[in-house]
Amino acid sequence: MNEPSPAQLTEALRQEAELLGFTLFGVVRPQPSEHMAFYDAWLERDYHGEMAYLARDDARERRSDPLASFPPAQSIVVVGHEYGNQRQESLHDGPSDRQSDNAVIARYARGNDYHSVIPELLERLLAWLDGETGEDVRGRVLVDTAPVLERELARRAGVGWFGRNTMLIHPERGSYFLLGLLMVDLELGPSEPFSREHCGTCRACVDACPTGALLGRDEVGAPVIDARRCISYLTIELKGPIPLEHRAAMGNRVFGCDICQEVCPWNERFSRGGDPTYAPGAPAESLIDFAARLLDMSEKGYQRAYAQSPLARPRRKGMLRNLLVGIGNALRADACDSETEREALTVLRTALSDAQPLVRGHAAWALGQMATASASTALLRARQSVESDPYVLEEIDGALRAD
Ligand code: B12
Ligand code: SF4
Ligand code: SF4
Repeated sequence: MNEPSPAQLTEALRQEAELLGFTLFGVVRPQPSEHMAFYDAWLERDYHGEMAYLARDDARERRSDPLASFPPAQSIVVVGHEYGNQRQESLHDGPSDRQSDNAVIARYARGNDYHSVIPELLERLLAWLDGETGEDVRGRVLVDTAPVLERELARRAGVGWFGRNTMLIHPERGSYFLLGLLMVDLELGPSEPFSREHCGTCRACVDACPTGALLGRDEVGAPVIDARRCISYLTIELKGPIPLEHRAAMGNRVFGCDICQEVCPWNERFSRGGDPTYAPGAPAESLIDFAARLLDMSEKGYQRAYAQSPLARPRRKGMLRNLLVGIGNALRADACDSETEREALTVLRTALSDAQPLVRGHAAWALGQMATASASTALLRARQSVESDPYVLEEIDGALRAD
């Protein structure tokens, strides 16, 4: 039997990848990045905030050339794993449900963590290549695990275009997908790059972003984000307190954010539902119940409970910080009833004496948002008399002034 050509091998690999659940697929040669000047200018403006791993010199060097992450590579296989669609609203949230008292978690994070799901599937794809070629194909799987500009490679592999919201969008599947890379020392037929962008005059994402993180396209057409303002950054990457000026805009988003994808017409029309591994195991929980549950857990217990979930990343204290911002926002809402206020007060009383200053500080802020001030003022004053942490005292001062 003749050996398959590189193009035939790519086609067979595409079919195998689809069987594994990768509905988006492409192949690129490992060429140096054409976006490094943009990337450097982005860092120069500090748009990456506290994500120091993006700015480290060695990592920056490696981003400029994917070969630095796996020198023997001859081809890079890019796959997309879909995780959701617009119709998960009944289970969690949707554009219409932003004001509810539910804790809204970004779609990609409602089930298993893609950082463990995708690598396992890509290792199987690599093993399949061994069998198919009869060779010991050397490969490296990358899913946010090495400094590589995944989206630039994905665009060159024909997976989609860069939307104004900075997401990679596929014209027939939308943008609710995650990327994974498999670098191999094997020649595969490359895919046609994606060369047009289909946003046209639409600016729905820029207008809908509650924190003004999306800055539109620059002079070369690249979409720009100030990550420091993005709710995804604030709730997942930021370690310390949420800056005061962004708290109200977070609403009830407690982990990540999908707003700039929810409003995108390409998702409204084409997103089709994702792999069941990302589906929520349980219906959405209220902000108050969620916070009460975490307040009862140790960090160890939290890590055990969320071992398979992306929610492990911000740790118990980061997740409680986010939930307390959500509770403060719910308390300020016009529709907040006395029953919710009473339940919130119970949770905030516990949070105000939590071992973590980050949690106590955000509990103080949430108390400052209550419409009926007498109960919250009494709690805040009682805590003020025993509190020694300067950050928490500052939050308490601010909350008492808000009263
Ligand atoms: C850091 C990071 C973040 C940061 C910064 C986001 C950002 N837009 O840069 C924060 C924490 C905010 C974040 C948020 C989210 N992220 Co994120 N994130 C990353 C990570 C690890 C690095 C991205 C990066 O280097 N950013 C820096 C910018 C400068 O580079 P870039 O985005 O790759 O591409 C830019 C340039 O190439 C340039 N460009 C485009 N066209 C052109 C043309 C020319 C000529 C030039 C010069 C330049 C140029 O514009 C692009 C955007 O600014 C990637 C994984 C990876 N290794 O790539 C995931 C990744 C981008 N994130 C992902 C996801 C899913 C999300 C969230 C949706 C999660 C959520 N629901 O909360 C949000 C989306 C928010 C948003 N609108 O971007 C997916 C995106 C998949 C997709 N379909 O695009 C990725 C690829 C992870 C993965 N493996 O799937 N993320
Ligand atoms: S994820 Fe949310 S906060 Fe971040 S850019 Fe999109 S809409 Fe704005
Ligand atoms: S909402 Fe409009 S501008 Fe934004 S990414 Fe989608 S099509 Fe492009």
